[in-house]
Amino acid sequence: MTTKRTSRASTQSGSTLRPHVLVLHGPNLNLLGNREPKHYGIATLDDINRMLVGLGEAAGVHVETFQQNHEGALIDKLHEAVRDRVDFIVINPAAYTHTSVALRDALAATAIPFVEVHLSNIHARESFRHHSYFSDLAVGVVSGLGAHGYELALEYALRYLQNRTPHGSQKTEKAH
Ligand code: CA2
Repeated sequence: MTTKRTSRASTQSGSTLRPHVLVLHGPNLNLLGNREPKHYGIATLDDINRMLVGLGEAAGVHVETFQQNHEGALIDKLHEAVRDRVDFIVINPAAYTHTSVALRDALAATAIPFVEVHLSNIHARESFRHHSYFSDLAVGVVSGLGAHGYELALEYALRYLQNRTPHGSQKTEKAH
């Protein structure tokens, strides 16, 4: 038997009838604002999360944020995202971007649309950062715009959710 994910607007996490966006932050991003401002800016992770939750509240969307340094914990959170009926994911996989087939597989298995975000421009850095295990699965990628990149990704998610039909498809196709 095959099952199909359809559009849902309720979750088990206190956001009944509100769309649910999950923002996932990978390893070491808890250090933001304290070190390496040249690459990652001066905003702390709390600053970024507060800004995203506020944007979500203004739009009537439940924005949940989650940071973990452990690959397995991020994978478990993705499994829970299916159970929680998350509608859209914004993810900065951090160093796992370049290493983790396991996290890629977990994200693919959710079948939840996502935008990949990087604070720094990964293509202007060391060559080992140029490859991402996520970009070909993502709806889009934002890289190099600092904390503003998260805001843009969430704005896109909000628009995507607004343009959703009751069956979960998009009313208008995205530009290629
Ligand atoms: O630019 C990004 O957002 C990255 O995903 C950040 C990762 C890096 O491995 C990716 O290549 C690009 C690293 C996150 C580490 O964050 C720190 C923040 C402050 C101090 C030290 C590390």
